Amino acid sequence: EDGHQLWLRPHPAAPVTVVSAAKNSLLLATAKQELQRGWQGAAGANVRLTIKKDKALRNDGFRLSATSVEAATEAGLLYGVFELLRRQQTGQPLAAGVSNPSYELRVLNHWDNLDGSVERGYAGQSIFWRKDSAFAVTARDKALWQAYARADASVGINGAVINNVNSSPQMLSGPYLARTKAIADELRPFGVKVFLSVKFSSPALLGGLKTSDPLDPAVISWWKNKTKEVYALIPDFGGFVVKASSEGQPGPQDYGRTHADGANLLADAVRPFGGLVMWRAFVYSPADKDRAKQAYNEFVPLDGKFRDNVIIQVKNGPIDFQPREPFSPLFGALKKTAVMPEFQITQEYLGQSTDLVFLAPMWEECLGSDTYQAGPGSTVARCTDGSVYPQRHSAMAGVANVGLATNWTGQDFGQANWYAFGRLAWNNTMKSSQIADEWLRLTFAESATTAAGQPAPAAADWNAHFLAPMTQLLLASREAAVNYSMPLGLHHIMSATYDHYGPGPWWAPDKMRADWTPPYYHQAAANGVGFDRTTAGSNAVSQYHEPLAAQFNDPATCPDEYLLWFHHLPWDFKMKSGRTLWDELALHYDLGVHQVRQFQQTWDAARPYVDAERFATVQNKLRAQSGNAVLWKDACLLYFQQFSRLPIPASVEPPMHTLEGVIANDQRPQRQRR
Ligand code: BDP
Repeated sequence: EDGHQLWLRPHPAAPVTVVSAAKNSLLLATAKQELQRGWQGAAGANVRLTIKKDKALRNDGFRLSATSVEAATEAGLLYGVFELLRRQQTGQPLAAGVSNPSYELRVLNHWDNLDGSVERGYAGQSIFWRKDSAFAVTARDKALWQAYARADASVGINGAVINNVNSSPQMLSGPYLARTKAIADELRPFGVKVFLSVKFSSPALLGGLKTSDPLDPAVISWWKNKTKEVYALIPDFGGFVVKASSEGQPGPQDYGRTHADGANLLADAVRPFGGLVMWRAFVYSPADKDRAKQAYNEFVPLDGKFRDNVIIQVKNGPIDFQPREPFSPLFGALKKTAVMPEFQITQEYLGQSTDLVFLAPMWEECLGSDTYQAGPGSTVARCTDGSVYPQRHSAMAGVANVGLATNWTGQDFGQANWYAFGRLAWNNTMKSSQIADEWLRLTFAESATTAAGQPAPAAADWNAHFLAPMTQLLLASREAAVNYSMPLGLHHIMSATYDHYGPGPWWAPDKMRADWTPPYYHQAAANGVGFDRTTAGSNAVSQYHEPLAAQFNDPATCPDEYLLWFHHLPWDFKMKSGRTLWDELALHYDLGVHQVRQFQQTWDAARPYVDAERFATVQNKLRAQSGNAVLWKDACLLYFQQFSRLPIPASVEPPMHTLEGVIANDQRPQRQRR
C-alpha cells in the first residue's frame, strides 16, 4: 500500500464483453481494456460502446446507462467508461444520462525543468525529464508515463504542459523535442495531448536571430518553421503556453510590443495545425503601488485584440495562489477574449507535501464567485466556460503536484487534489463534498482488510467510522490552513521567497524588491494592519463590478474573509462578531491549531479502517502539520503583537515559541532549500 495506484486501485473484475461498431483506434482500445480491467457488474454482461452524432453530446461528452456508453468521439467513450467504472465502485446509479465537460481543454501544467528538478515540486524529481540520461527513453519511463496518462484520463484531464513556465530555450531544440515526441506517444492512447511552455526570446537565444521582436519578419518565420518542425514530430501537438514579461521572463514588451502582439505571433504559427496558445496574465512589476491591480490594468485595454485561438490564463486570485484570495477581477472583465482559470494543485503556499489540505473547496469558492460582469449569476465558472461570452475555446489549467515519489504527490492526500482538479475541470459546478466522497471511496475502500490485521469492516461501519469523518476532515482542511496561516484576508506573509513553507511576516532583507516581501502585503504598524485597496487606498476595489466594488470598499460590508485584503484597520476595530480585530485574529489562529489537532484525532480513530502503511505515513504528516500550525500561530501573533501592543486573549493557547526563536530558525540557510 504505497499509494502508487492512486484512486485506480485494482479490483477483481468480472468478465465482460465489449460490443462496438466503432472503427478500431487507440482510444477505443484503451476504453475496451479499461472496461475489462475494472468491470464490477454482472459477469458476462455485454457493454455497448457507440459513436454517434447527437446534439446533446458536446466534444468529449457521453451518455451513460448501465451497459452502454454513447459519445460523439472516441475520447468521449473513454471518459464514459471511466465514469461507468467509477459509479460501479462508488455505488452511484449507472444510468447517469448525458455528461458534457465544462471545458474543452482540461490541462495540467508541470513546472518541470529540463534538468529533472521541479519548480515548487514537493514530490521528488520530474517524471518527464532527467539530468544525465536526458534522451534515453527507458521502459520504466514509458510505463510511468502511461500510468500518469491513465490517471489523467480517468478524471477527464486531456492535456499536459510538460515543462516549466519559466522555460528554457533548449526546450525547442532537437533532442528535447525528440523526447517530447516519445512522451506524446505514451500519452496519446489515453487522450492526453502534449503542450510546451516556450520562452519568448527563443528566436534569439536558440535560433541565433538578432531579435525576438514579435513583428519582425525573421522572427515570425522562425516561429512558423519551429512550429512546423514540432507538428511534423507530433501531429496532434496541443500548442504553447507562455509566461512573458513576468518575473524577469522576456516578453513582447522588451520590444515595445503588447501582450496581444506576442500572443498573436504564436497563435498564427499554430493556427494551421489547430493549435492553441495559452498566454499567462501573471504579470506585475515593482514599479506599481499595488501588485493586485496590474494584470487587470494591462490586459483589459487589450480585450478583443487577441486571435480566437489564444486563451488568457489567469490565476484564481489577483496576487498568487495564496490560501485565500478574492477572485481575479480579470474574470468576466475580458468580454471579447477567452479567459481560463489557472489553479495551483501543488501546495506551494498551502503546506507543500506535508500539510493535509484538500483544495477543492478553494476552487469551488473561486468558480462559484459571482463577478456580476454580465449581470447576477456571471460566476467565474460561467465567464470562463463559454456560457456568458461567446468564445471558440475554453480551458482550465492546474499546476501539477506530480513527481517521482512512489505515491506521485508526496503526501497521500495530495492525490485528492489532482483528482479534484480533473473532476472540477470536467464539471465546474461539482461540489467538493461529492469529490471528497468519491476520492475517499476509490482510494481507501477495501484497504481496511490489511489494517492492523483486522477483518474487513462491514460497509455501514466503514461509512460511519471512516467515510463520514474523513469527508468532514477533507472539507474543513482548507479553512483550517487559512486559519492557522493567513486568516481574515492576510496574504503573502509566508517564509522567504525560495521556501514558502511556514510563517515569515518579518521577512524583508535590504534591497529586496518590496513586492516580494511580506510587510508590503500586511502593512502592520501601530495604527493597524492590512492592505488598503479601497477607493481611498490603491483603489483595487474599483476593478470589481458593482455591487462588489461597494461591498468590498466598506469594512462594514466586506466579508471577514477578505477584510485585510481590502482594508487597513486599527487593531481595536470592531468586527461583526463584536470582538476587536486583534482578538478575532488571535482566535482564528488558535482555531486553526485546534482544527489540525482534531484532524490528528480523526485520523487516529480511522486506524482500523486504513492499511498500516498509509496510516503511518499520514499520521506522521499530520504530526508535522500540527507543529507547523502552532508555529504559524505563535510567530504571527508574536510578530503582530509588537505593533498591536495588546495581550493575547486568555482563551488562546499561550505561545510555545519566542519571536526571536522563530526568526532565528527561519533564517537558517537550510530552510531556504526546502
Ligand atoms: C509563483 C511561484 C513561482 C512561479 C510563478 C508563476 O513562486 O515559482 O514561477 O508563481 O506562476 O507562485 O509563474
